[in-house]
Amino acid sequence: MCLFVAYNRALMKPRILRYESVASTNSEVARLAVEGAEEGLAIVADEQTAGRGRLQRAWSSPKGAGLYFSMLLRPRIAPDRWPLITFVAALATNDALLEGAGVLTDIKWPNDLLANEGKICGILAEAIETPAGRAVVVGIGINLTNNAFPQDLLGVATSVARESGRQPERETILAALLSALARWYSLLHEPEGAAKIVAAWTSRSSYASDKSVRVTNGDEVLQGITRGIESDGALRLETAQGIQLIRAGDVTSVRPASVNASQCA
Ligand code: BT5
Repeated sequence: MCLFVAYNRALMKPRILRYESVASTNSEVARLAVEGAEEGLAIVADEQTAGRGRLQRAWSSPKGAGLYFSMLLRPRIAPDRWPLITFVAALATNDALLEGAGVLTDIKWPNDLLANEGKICGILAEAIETPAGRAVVVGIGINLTNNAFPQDLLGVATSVARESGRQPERETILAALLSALARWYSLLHEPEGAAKIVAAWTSRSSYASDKSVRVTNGDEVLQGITRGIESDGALRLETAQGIQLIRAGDVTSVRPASVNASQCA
């Protein structure tokens, strides 16, 4: 019990460092973690010059157009539950965008938040080794205005300004994000917490079940229908070959008519 309270406290009073410009808030938090930073250390930057997505993809992060945020976590949960940290971040951001900006978002497995089907937020959780043990840097990028992403992403990306029709208040969204992160992260450490997180995530994601999708992971492409989430966060996909558990990859929605539940090479 005391342990859970202690976790809540570390995140309820996070240490926030603010940067005008940084290569990547995730990389900077990782650097400080290796130097011994404690759980709850967070960085917010006005711009990132080398913002990253998964697989070293670029995350467009121009000055003043987005919320670029990373936090250090030192979870005390079973290793097979660590993928749920991305779920914790998604739930927290889903809360923060609703509470802080009135924007309702859908969660797309594993790490995107969508508004009206456009990507409004990306999450990058990275495990790192530090002298104090294995840790996680969770990075969250939220598009505040349409200037956050290049023109060629206009059809697939969106922003808080576009969705709310108002000028977004970064500090209001950040405050809501910090308190939501503390709540969901604390829950992750409670008995039954993982199951509650998966249930909450499922209830907020149109991708969790009965969605026709294509999953791309390197050269492998699978098509099928989503059939729920495993207790460790894996996506259950029904294909012509049966249920497959997806632990990595990019999911795109496809029209039901074009799905024939087949597996392609
Ligand atoms: C992500 O990767 O969506 C994770 C993005 C995490 C960014 C945060 S910002 C704070 C912290 N510090 C970092 O360096 N990173 C984290 P992924 O699912 O791989 O999606 C990357 C793809 O999203 C790119 O290949 C583009 O197609 C697209 N993209 C890039 N910038 C975007 C933006 N601002 N808005 C929407 N889509 C974008």
